Amino acid sequence: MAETEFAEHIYGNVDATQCSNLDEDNVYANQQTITTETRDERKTEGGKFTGGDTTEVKYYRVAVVSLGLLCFLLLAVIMSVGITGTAERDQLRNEIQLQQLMYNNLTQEKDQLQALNTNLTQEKDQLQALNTNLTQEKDQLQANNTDLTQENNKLLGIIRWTCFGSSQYYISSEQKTWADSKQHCMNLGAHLVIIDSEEEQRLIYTQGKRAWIGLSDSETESIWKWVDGKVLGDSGYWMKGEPNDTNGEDCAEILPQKEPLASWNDESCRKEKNYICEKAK
Ligand SMILES: [Ca+2]
Ligand SMILES: [Ca+2]
Ligand SMILES: [Ca+2]
Repeated sequence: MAETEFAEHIYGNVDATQCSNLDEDNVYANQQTITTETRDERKTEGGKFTGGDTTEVKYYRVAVVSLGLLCFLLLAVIMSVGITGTAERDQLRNEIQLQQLMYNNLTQEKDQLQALNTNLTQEKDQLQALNTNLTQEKDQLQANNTDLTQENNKLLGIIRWTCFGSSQYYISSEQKTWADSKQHCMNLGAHLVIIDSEEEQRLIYTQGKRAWIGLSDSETESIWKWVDGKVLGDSGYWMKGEPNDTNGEDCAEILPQKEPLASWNDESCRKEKNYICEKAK
């Protein structure tokens, strides 16, 4: 029976005038009749419908429900696995990003260290070059010093010192004023000769030159003092009539052509004469 015919059959049994009195028992009585008729029709169609139809439907429904539950569980599992995989993938991605960041930092530090190492290497090379230059300059200065020392020794070698007693003497070949002579002796580490014994007087006398000795009265007239500050007193080996201070003679010389023990004369200090230096051995 079609649905339209089925609906007409149901509501055809209901009298329009009885609608207000229609109760549920009448409706469901019609429905039960229709249901019985429907089952009878299904029973006659091909003979397939039997009295066990309700049990198969139940089994069918149970199977459908079970299959649905199974699908639901499978979907839940898939979603759970998907969520877990997504979380693990995110965590792995974060770890990769962190490792990449650390790698970048290490690479930058490595580059900085390489640059620093390059700078230090350059500074080391510069210091080594500077050290080499300084070493060469030091060697050159040492060589120059050696040359100067040798030249100084040669110059000193030209000055011939004569040893006597505890002293040694230098008789100059050049002539200077008394003051310049005194200064030159000091430059040689000596002083104008101080004659303080007869033996020394005789030695100086025999040197054979007219020369300045370290005696003067320039500070106080007639007070003769040696260059070390000692006063001569009444002693001395003056020539006869000397010192006479003619025109202000304040410096003493020795004249070898006179008597050995009477050979001193006072002279003008501005005159240039040979001179005799004395220093300790
Ligand atoms: Ca002396
Ligand atoms: Ca004088
Ligand atoms: Ca004189």
